[in-house]
Amino acid sequence: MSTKKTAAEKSRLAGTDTPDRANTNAKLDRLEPFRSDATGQALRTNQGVKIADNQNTLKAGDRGPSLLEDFIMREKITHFDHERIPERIVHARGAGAHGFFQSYGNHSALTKAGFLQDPAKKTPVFVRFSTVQGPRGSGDTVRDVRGFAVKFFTEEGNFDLVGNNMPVFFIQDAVKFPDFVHAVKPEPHNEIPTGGSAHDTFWDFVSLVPESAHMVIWAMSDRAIPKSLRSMQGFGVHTFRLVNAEGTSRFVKFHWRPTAGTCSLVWDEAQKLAGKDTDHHRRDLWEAIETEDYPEWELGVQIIEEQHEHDFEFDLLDPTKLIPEEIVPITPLGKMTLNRNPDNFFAETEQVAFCPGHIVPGIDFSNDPLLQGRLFSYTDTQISRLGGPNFHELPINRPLAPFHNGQRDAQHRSTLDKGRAAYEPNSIDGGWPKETPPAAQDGGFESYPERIDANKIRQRSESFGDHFSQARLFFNSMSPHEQEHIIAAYSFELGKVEREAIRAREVNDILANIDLGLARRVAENLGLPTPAKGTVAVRKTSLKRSPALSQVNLLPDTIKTRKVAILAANGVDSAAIDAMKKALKAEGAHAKLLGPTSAPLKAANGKPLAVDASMEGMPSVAFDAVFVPGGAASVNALGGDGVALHYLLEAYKHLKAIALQGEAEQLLDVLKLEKDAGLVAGKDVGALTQAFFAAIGQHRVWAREAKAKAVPA
Ligand code: HDD
Repeated sequence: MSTKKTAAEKSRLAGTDTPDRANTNAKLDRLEPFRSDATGQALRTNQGVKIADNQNTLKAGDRGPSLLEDFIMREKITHFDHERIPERIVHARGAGAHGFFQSYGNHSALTKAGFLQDPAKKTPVFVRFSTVQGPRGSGDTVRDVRGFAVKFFTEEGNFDLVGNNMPVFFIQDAVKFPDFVHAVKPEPHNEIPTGGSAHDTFWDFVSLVPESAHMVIWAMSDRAIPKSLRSMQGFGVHTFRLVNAEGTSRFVKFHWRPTAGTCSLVWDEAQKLAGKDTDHHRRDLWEAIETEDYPEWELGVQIIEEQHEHDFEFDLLDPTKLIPEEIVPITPLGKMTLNRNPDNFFAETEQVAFCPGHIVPGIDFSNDPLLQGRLFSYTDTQISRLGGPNFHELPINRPLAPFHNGQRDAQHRSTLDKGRAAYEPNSIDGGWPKETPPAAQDGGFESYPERIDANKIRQRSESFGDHFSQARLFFNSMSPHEQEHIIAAYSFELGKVEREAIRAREVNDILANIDLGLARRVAENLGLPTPAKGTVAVRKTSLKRSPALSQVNLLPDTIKTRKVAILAANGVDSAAIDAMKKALKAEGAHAKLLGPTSAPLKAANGKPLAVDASMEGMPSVAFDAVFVPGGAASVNALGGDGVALHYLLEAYKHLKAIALQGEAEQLLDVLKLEKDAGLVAGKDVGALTQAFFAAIGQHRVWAREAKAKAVPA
């Protein structure tokens, strides 16, 4: 058995260590008979007939025509012809993983949801991360919102928390969702661009719809180019309710915080990755799980007592608003760990069907009009995407809790209901299945009995009317380099907009109302007249900055799981490589040795040295940092190798930590670079690691950014 298989096998086992799923493969197979393993099995048709020849169609003679009676060929080709299902309307590109959720304690004062009561209980989860705009085959690192959908397989039924990596949304009412999506999707005449929002229809729509201003500035920030799926925050976006056994309801906002910290790519890197490693995010997630660097997120809630619903400067029901953490801090509830990769992408990641309407007793909705519309949309879309109303029977969607009801038949029904009475009440089947009255635990679902006394109208509440204060709060909360990135992103995207009237409208009607400085810088970059003032009066708000919104404040205190490229050629000092690898391993970071080609190197001591890949095979954009060990011959070779020099310049330009050891310090002259907080050089590996690791821990050398602009990589 190979080492890789052992790791995969181990993580698979770890993922089943729950009261619900078994902790051995044998038990898993018993609970999940649909997981098919063909090892040692005969090749058969779908009717169970063993196949003798899978190479040749049945023909009249070896050079003659094929025969229609060849049921084996026809079955195979027919099935193949229907292999594709429609991709998701939005969020088509995604990656998924299994794991579990564990509560930190007993949260029964807050909710009667069973999975939040007992720290000993591990609730299985399946998570799917996604981009929004692009089709199934589009790039992972495009500028876009990321979906963050979690299915909790609780004992009381499935709870789906279908969120994003940003805490707000583009629109306030679900009826505008088709308009918004049609605008952001590629232009209808030529289906360009794939995966991005830098085009006329998107900016036409958002410049006409000021409620989108807050979410658009998030989408123009570094949050829209996350470093990895495991370095993203997640948000439930809407206000939900948690209800306890006494029937007390509180409003909550759900938050996922990655223990690995929240950080992003830089724009040039994101663009290059989209070509050099289209699968960058899904590969990173997959490999992290295979190497047992299990990604983790803390689930927390901001809690608002019912009587404080109207205490805010915005409406809790407005999904274009967040509650600053400085006003309502996050109460941690538990932790999610992803520790098992899917066995089959299609059966699990592609067929998983989320719906914000999948909730369990102890959780309830608010009247957010965006959420209310979503409650309808998801089930509706599954019906056409997954071919009928029985998608809940697909293995990945099946709740662990049993399900019995009077629903019958329809396409792809796989349950064989034994009873005679598919209706309720009945006497023929003894009245079964029966309702369960609500109870403190294990009761039937009961909606929170909110009192409603209102006119039936199509109208938006005036309390939804402030579209710019929180966009401004977000901009003001950014560090200077984050602000620069936002200005650059608006300038880049609007620069791709062909119609000048749209560019001008976004600058004058939206950006000038968020922040005049921002609007002026973007106007300047677009060659537009500088706006003199906004079109809407600035509202007075109590909070000017929310530090919790800046990623500068969300870094982890560790270099665990970070990836370092070691560049070497023949004659390298292998002792320096060993010392660096050892130091990285001690910190839980990973190293890959890269040579000019994939062929083994000859170290200075004459010994052969296997490399992990060539420098072209694993480009600098796939790493967090670069180390160049000494060894005169190796450094000489690298100094004359355009690929190696470009590698280092690119890492420098992307503000990554670089350590040059021994003779490698000479490369500073070749590259015409000066040392800085993250570009370190020295003889002793041990001494180098201190500054090198500190710089990796800071994620990027932001102080270098202005200088790095001049580097032509
Ligand atoms: Fe949505 C998919 C998140 C508004 C309609 N949405 C989808 C997915 C995520 C979100 C993460 C992918 C789930 C997966 O991985 O399979 N959507 C959101 C968030 C929203 C939001 C956080 C606002 C706060 N969505 C929204 C509205 C509507 C939809 C207002 C319709 C009225 N969303 C859909 C959909 C999708 C979907 C068309 C496509 C595939 C699917 O549902 O299963 O129904």
